[in-house]
Amino acid sequence: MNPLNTLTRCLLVLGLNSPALLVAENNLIKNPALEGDPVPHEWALADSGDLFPGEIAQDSDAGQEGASSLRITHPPGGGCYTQIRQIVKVTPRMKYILRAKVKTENLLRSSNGFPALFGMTNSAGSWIGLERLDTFGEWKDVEIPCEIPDADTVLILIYFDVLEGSFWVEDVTLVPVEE
Ligand SMILES: [Ca+2]
Repeated sequence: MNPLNTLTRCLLVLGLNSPALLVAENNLIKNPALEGDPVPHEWALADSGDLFPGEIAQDSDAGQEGASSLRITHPPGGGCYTQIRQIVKVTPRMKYILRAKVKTENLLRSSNGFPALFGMTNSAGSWIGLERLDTFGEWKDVEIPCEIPDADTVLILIYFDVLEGSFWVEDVTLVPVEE
């Protein structure tokens, strides 16, 4: 259990709950802080096919106070493709919001490749919601509203397909929208 969830539960017991804390309690993502050694626990590194996965690290100096961030680096020379993902059970046809903090730097894109992407696909790999990222070294809060199609599992994807560059991710949440 991560410290935030422990704190949230304590505050709920004390009756100090607020909407923000309830959102954290509803998060469907396991290991949302992407802690690992260095690949985040509960997340999987997908097969890179004929290419190689990039360098994966826990970066404690990336500008997120008190936390290490997941960093993927594709070194100069090309030949890397990196996809880190988590399968999440969801309710078909329900609305969710997917959020993360992200940063990219020094991206050199291939002529036909996608850049850095964060989002959600169905189990067949079709995008349900995504954001293309090119933040020039600044952290950005990404918020992606999604309506789940007729599927009960989705893949949360951290997708990096550039010739070189770095991609940081922290604090991934997927919460249902209460209507
Ligand atoms: Ca982290």
